[in-house]
Amino acid sequence: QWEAAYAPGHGGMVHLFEWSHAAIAEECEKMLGPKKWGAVQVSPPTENRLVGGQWWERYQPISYKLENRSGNHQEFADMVRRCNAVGVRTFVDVIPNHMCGGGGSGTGSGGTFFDAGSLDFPGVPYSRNDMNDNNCYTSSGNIENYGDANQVRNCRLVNLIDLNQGTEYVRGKLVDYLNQFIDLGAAGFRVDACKHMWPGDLDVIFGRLKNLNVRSGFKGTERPFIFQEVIDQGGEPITANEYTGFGRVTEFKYCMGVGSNTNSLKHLANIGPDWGYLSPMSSVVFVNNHDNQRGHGGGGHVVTFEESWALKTLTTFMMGHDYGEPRVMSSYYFSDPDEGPPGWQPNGFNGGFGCENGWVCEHRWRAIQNLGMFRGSVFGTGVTKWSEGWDNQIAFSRGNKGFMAINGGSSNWSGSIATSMPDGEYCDLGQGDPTDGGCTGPTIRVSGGQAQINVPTGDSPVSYISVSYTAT
Ligand code: ARE
Ligand code: CA
Repeated sequence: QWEAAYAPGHGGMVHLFEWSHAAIAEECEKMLGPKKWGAVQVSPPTENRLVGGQWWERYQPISYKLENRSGNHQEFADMVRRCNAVGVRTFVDVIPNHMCGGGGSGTGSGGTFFDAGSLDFPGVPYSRNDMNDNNCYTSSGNIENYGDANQVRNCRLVNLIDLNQGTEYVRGKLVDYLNQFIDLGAAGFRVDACKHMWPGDLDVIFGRLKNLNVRSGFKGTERPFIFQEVIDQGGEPITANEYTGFGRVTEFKYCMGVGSNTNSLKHLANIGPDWGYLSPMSSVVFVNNHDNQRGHGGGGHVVTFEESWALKTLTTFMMGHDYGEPRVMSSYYFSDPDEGPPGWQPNGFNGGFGCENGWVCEHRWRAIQNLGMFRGSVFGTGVTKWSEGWDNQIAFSRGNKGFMAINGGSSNWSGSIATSMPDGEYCDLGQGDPTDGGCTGPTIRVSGGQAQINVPTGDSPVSYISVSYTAT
């Protein structure tokens, strides 16, 4: 459950945070598929508590029915089918740790009744006996001390009603919850709040999941890709390593690692286990995520769309380097960290480099949009021929499949750089798009193990080429 079942030639995932199912389906067809991204991570599609429109209300499950502001069951199914048809996988954000916040009653986004005072969720159904309150010994019933693994797992995370994954009944419901997505053609899961569940319980639950669906075009032997959210920045008894036996784990140290080296890119050459991070096979890496871009979930300086230049260089590095499975955050603008998404969906892709009306769409930026193609075409190779310029500039190859140069300096970087790419003339995917046998932008010539580069500063300070995209 560590390998993403990406279509050949596709790579990397994009988190289309708060996009509707219908808008994602269109983005797959117009942008993610043609640009050969590997997968989309979608916001939680299950029925949630309606708190007040904040983005985070979607992390408060009421039932496992597919109905909330992203769309309904049929729209979800349509999205997964249309994305698969163009080689883009769907990874679903799932929340097995808890239900909604304690107290009060009402109806969820799908019209299902719940009573969060008496712990009754008839939509599943779950009731008091399925919860962990009796296994929690803090006076508030909430997690009070991250230094105590027992309370981190058995008490409530910010008063969210905690499920007991140790019981056969709850395990069965959670397996059904996840399998419904596999039946619909999804290829994996971002699993929320895994630090707050016992590794042994997760091992059992993930082990019971179905193989990916043959009717959706999978081979029948592929396992769902599992990546677990565990914030491990050191200093707590629970570590990310406890979770690598049954899936990947989000490597939060990476956000700080790249974020503190925007002005010294050369230090990133050996980012990974040498820095005390998870093994390459165990990690999912990202420059920022939906929590830390707005001050939730973990500390330290992270680079976001607010620092667009640094985000472009770091994202290109992440997608080009061979450490970890990368995820690109696609955001909307906000002034209040609780603020929900704009009341409308992003405009359709027309070849441009962003979105309008409140959506950032980092994944469409000139520097970033072709990184899926690059990643997909260098699969199976490692970093070779690392080199450095004089002004915060780095370049490296991916064996004989690809080459990239990143200009973190203040003027153009041109010259001749060693590469393990074969001779040829290639489309510079950081500056233009491949056309049938050509390129809408500049090309890079490789001959005798040297690439002739001219990487600008400014809007797209990166160049990258792959043997799959030649220009003749
Ligand atoms: C909201 C309100 C709360 C209220 C609660 C219940 O903000 O005031 O008590 O509802 O009514 C998101 C938001 C929360 C929100 C929640 C539910 O961030 O603010 O609560 O949705 O609506 C810890 C966990 C980690 C978690 C982070 C946020 O370990 O798993 O906290 N991240 C995931 C998601 C979040 C989501 C949830 C979990 C809940 O990515 O988006 O919460 O589903 C140290 C520790 C970390 C700890 C961190 C922050 O760094 O090492 O483990 O992360 O501090 O406390
Ligand atoms: Ca728990």
